[in-house]
Amino acid sequence: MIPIIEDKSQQISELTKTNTVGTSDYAAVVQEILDNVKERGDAALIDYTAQFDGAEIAAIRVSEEEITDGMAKVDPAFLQVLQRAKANISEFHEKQVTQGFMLTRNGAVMGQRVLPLAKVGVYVPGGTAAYPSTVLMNVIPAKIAGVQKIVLVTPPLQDGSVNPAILAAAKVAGVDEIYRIGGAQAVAALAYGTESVPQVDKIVGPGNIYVAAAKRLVYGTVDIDMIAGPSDVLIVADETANPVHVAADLLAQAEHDVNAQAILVTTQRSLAEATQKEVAQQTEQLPRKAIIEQSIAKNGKIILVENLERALAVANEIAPEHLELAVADPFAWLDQVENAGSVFLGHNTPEVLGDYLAGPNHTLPTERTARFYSPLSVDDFVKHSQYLYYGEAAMKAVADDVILFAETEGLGGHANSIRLRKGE
Ligand code: HSO
Ligand code: ZN
Repeated sequence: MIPIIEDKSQQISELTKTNTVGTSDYAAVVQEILDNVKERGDAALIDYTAQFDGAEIAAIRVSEEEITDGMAKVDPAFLQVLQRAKANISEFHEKQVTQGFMLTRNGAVMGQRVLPLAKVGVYVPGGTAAYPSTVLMNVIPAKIAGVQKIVLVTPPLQDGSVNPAILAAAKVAGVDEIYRIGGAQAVAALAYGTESVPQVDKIVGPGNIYVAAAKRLVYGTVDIDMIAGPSDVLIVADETANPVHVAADLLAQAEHDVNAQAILVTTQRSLAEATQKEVAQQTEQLPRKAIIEQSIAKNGKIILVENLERALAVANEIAPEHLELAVADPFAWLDQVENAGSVFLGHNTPEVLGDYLAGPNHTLPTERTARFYSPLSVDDFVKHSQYLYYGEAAMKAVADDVILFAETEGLGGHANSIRLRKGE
């Protein structure tokens, strides 16, 4: 049973203890995999794919023919949904595009350019977490940023094939190349390159603990997005919320994984009790009941608070990945939200809309990192480069200042660089 906790005697830090899953225990085994791929390339990838995915693969790259065959296996209605989702997600992310700038000052010209990354690798998990929606959410912002080459890696099924829904989403989103590899070995391949897998500049996308550990270890050789931990939701609800819907939304989160976290913060005892009952009843009907039972037992809770101000304080402390404001006037509370990856306003905006097709990204900061991280966006796929120009008069006008700076730092070569131009 999801517990109901009274706010009264509790410290906020007691109420808001959340679970984090560290990657440090995995560093040693993962480092060995990384080293092996760096050294043996494709041969290591083929060995690990047999060992970890149980698949004997001949070609690491998925051919155009296989992609076309995969597309044909997908329900045409789903292909249309993918297209509509793409349109919405694109519309939202196009708004994120930023421009460079230029300024002039006394004959000097300077500026900053916004440049896309050249090559990006997107990791898509296999198994029950193989989500076509994640393909769209990672690839579309990269495309809009202008990334030239987007490659996708995903572990194969045991027969060596790739989930057709993933292939379809990749095609719709505009992925350039697909490779049937997963785990730490796939991260290594993207970071170092192998005979068949290109080296990329940045690796994005969620994965299991081995993938997360590998991303941490290759950071610096390549860039990475944030490290995705277990997904979480926090719902703030007042007396106008419907316990049936609130429970359904908690369970939608809980079904992601045994470490997922679903929390309700409410001012209403009757809502807390009704939601508690609903959670138990609805769980019985759900296909992922076993996962839900574990995540609710580990991390599920209902916190009863005095008023909505206190509810928002708890939410800000927990810094949830997803925050649902199931209250009468949600826009009135939006300004008070300081830490949340994505906010869902009102009774008709379940998180699930954002998971799939509304437009905002579903790759969001987890494990309280919404205090300092942002949702995945077009910004993650660009870098900045600066430039500077001085004409002769402009240079001479600041020469003495620069020379004094250089001499103060004891750098005679720097001083000379200006002095010789000044004609001294
Ligand atoms: N709630 C997940 C995203 C997702 N849900 C994908 C369904 N498919 C993390 O934001
Ligand atoms: Zn979800």
